[in-house]
Amino acid sequence: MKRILALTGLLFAFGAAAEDQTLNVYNWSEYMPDAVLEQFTAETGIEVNYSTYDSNEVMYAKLKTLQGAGGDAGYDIVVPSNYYISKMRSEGLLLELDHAKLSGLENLDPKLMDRGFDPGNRYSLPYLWGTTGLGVNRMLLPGQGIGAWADLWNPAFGNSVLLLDDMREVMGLGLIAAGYSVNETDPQRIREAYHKLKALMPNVRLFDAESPKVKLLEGEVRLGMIWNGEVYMANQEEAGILEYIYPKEGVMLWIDNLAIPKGAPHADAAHRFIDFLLRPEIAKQITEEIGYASPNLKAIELLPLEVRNNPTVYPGEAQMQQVHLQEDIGEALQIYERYWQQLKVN
Ligand code: SPD
Repeated sequence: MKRILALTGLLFAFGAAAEDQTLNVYNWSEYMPDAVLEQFTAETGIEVNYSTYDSNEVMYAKLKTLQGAGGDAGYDIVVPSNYYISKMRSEGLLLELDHAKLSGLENLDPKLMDRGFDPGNRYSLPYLWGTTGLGVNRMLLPGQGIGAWADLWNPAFGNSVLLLDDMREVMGLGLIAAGYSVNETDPQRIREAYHKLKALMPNVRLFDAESPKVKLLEGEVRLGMIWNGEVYMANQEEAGILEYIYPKEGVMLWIDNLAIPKGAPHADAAHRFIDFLLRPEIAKQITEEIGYASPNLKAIELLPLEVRNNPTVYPGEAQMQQVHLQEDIGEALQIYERYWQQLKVN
């Protein structure tokens, strides 16, 4: 009997250990350097299965399907934007974080903590934040004065504009152009935004959110809306081709957050991973490589001055005066979705 118990114990220990040796990360594309994942595996022995998405909507739909199927959540780490954290949290899709397993929380910028989308950071911690502004290929448009979202409608840019393949970004653009909030919920105003966007379509060559910088660098498009880190990364490869511009109507701003889905198969490993990402030197490495802003104040201190003071990465005070923070719009999401589908089929 004793031997059977010992054997069961051994099998259990082996099972638990094996379970903790894997981590399934589902993150935005181009959002984490390979070296960071390799270092995590080298230090912990935990193998990372890494897959990517290019919109909150795709990530959410996948998770909903997996969780609805009754099995486990499939993923251990997801990185929703602030407005999806509140949605997923209220729908019970996220696991409460065990703060006792995480160190370095005090290094996170208080301005990005304890926000309305997750009071007390019970379900999420900020990973990176950034802006959506204008990207211009300066080889194709040298000296062209571009400083406003409204410039995208210029008839001179027929069939040469890039839009992000991201509903909130594009609907936000339409709403700004119509003079409304990017979080507008009034159906009539959303409809006006849609019509603004429809009028832009003759200039739109393509939608892309996987690697929009490539489309700009290759000259498939000449300008468009883009995430700040994309331009930073392009300039790391070859400086001076792409320019990131803060449009005068204001950039859109978002905060992407680390979270563990409810039913995550490896919740312990997920906590170890978040703990690892909270290390200032790791957070610094991420921002230095991909050019999105770290919320880790200790990491910012470690950044070379040319990164810390790079306005593409960290907007200046004047630029921060005019930002449009994307927020949860509740039921209005369905109205956005309807117009978004219509826009893309036309
Ligand atoms: N390739 C990484 C892009 C990160 C975008 N973050 C959030 C966008 C919110 N609409």
